[in-house]
Amino acid sequence: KKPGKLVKAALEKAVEKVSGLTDPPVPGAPGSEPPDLELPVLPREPLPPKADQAAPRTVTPTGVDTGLPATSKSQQGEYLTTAQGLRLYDTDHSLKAGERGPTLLQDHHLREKIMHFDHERIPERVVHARGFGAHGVFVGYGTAAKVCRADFLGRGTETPVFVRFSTVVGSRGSADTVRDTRGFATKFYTREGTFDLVGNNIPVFFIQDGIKFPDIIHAAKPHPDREIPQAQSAHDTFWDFVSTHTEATHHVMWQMSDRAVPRSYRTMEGFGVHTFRLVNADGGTSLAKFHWKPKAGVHSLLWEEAQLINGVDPDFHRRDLADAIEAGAYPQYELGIQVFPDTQRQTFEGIDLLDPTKIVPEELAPVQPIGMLTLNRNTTNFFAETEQVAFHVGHLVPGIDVTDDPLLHARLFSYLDTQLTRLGGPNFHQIPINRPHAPVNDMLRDGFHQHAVHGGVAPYKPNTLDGGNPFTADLEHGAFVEVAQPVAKAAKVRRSPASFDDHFSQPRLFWKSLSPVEKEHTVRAFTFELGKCYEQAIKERQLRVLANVDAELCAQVAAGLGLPAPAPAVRPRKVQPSPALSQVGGTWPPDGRMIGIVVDPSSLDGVREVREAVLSAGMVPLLVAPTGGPVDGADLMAQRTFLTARSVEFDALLLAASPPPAADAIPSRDAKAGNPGPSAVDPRVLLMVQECFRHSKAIGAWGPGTAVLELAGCAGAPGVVTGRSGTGVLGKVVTLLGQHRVWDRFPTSVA
Ligand code: HDE
Repeated sequence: KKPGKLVKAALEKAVEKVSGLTDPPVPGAPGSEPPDLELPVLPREPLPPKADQAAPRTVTPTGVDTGLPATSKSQQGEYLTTAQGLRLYDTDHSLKAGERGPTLLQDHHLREKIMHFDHERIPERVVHARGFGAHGVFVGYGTAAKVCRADFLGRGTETPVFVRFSTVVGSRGSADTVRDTRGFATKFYTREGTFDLVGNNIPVFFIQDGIKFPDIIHAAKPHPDREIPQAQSAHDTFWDFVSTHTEATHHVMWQMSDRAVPRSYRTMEGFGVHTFRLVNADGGTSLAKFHWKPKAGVHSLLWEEAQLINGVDPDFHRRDLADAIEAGAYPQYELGIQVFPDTQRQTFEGIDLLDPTKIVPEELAPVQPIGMLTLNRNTTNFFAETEQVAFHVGHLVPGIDVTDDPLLHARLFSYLDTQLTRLGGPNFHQIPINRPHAPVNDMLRDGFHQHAVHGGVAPYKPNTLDGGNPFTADLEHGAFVEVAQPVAKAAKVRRSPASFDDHFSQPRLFWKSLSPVEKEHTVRAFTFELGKCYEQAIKERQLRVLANVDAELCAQVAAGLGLPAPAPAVRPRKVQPSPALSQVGGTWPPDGRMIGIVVDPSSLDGVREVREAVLSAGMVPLLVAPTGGPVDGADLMAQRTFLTARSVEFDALLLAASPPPAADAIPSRDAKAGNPGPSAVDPRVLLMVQECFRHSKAIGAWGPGTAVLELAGCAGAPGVVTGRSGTGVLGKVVTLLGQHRVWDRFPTSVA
């Protein structure tokens, strides 16, 4: 079935007719037939339509479903067509006046193809432009019933979800592992309408009032004159703003901590940040904060690793999440709430619950688990789903209402507003990823990109022509009724309450809750970022801010910058550390961890068994060999070579071999003192071991692999284990992985 044959014959005939007019052959032009590219000639089987891409259900007053059938199919037909369904015989050449002549304006296919391509890009999100999404399911535990009537929290209720993780500052093509806050936005397609929990991985925010959002974002984005640096906070305008705007200090502390360089989206907490008002079946209200707790633990990269990854694999977090889901290692996060009585003051233990720069320590109000999220399906099309998904903090369901947090209120305006431009009109709720799974019966009509064919003649209320339909519901029939919260009798003012004024106690609480090694990382992050600033005055001002947080923190950063440490201007309050804020000290399952195994065809002792054992422990083995292909000449394949692997990809490294330098390796010397000759082992393997050692990762070796430890100068150090069998060594490495890193390998100068 070659649709081209007839057309070709007809064309040749036509060309013959006008042969006098065609171009003379060009001397020296290659006359040979193009190589056989083995292109498919038969159309493939149509793809099945996607279940979640059914047209929106639009119900007329008489109950007729006018929804269109699913239209979002790709490359399903037998023949290539134009957007109008016209079959095409050629899509590789534009229509020209002769082979070497000008292109003709009448070529509709060319113009349509280029026009559509010209408009493929849409404006990226003004913040959170770089993101990655996945589908999943949320299952309620039923434990929230006492405080919240939301149906999706009911015991065993399954709700489809879509989650989009993101960085905040960088543009859409920026790298994944930059130092930044991460977005953690979840769309719950509940039976009562869509609920969006649009959170971050840091529980506080830079500002207390949304009117300052453009200021902080302008300060954090690249400088307007040269548009550098991309996706960084280590520059003058960011530090200029936060050093003069001290309510940002708490967020800045988190941003300089390990939290801002997560190991994976799978190992990241999420927070709703604001306090919400929950309503139970009896109308009783409580205040609450939402938390996501990852089952895999809360783990971070080291700053040096993060920087290396930005070059080696800028899509590190995207790849990690998609690979895990594809491998069936579904990431899970437990949803929890901290619940507070809904008092008139809206405070808890002296903490103002309307201030988004404050947390409530978990030791004062425990996080109570209410459901489990499992991400179990990758997207089919990044643009259609991840790029076009539109979240909004105002998408609420009965049982969950907002409070008067002034940051939240600006957000309630912003999200619809930004999506109007970004998605090109007011009908973006009809884009498949944004369609509610609850029946929709609105009276919104027309506008750009209207997909629904609405029936009926009376999209207004009251009406008689459509029988008065649709009718409003009441509480009993699932209506969302705002909590009749009394509004203070007060004068209009542009001011914050005095309770918002303490900008240093909670940054101090955070600092005091970190382990010594986390403190050390935070000191280094401040020193790195301020060290990148050009303006001396900004560094000095930020040191004055840090002096109000903690004298030791300030002194260490000042020492790194080579500046004197100023005295505090505010007397620091005594704070009670919150152990829950530290990421160090817990024990976590090794699931989904990446294990590099250095092998060499000449010494494969125990490799097959270790690989199997890694897999059965739920981890991912990556064999790293001198070249690609089967390492044993049979079925044991290398996933990485010394050329393509870099240590930062692995959570732990195993050495089964001591491969000699390959011909393409750049010569280097062994770390072992007194060895002046070239390395006896491939220098890229040595680098891998030395980097894993620097980054406090578990390293294991057996057989000839133990020689590499000697040469790398790390034999016998904490977290470097050897043994007679590969599986025995793996067992010790898995135990070490439970703590994420070999923490006692870090030198710490902070108590
Ligand atoms: Fe957002 N934010 N935000 N934000 N935000 C957006 O909405 C905004 C804030 C958050 O994956 C925008 O559709 C204002 C806090 C996430 O699609 C925009 C203020 C928190 C995402 C917007 C805040 C967030 C956004 C840009 C201060 C954590 C990505 C594109 C009042 C609780 C959602 C868009 C996604 C995105 C406005 C502060 C989380 C411009 C005005 C606090 C996770 O509407």
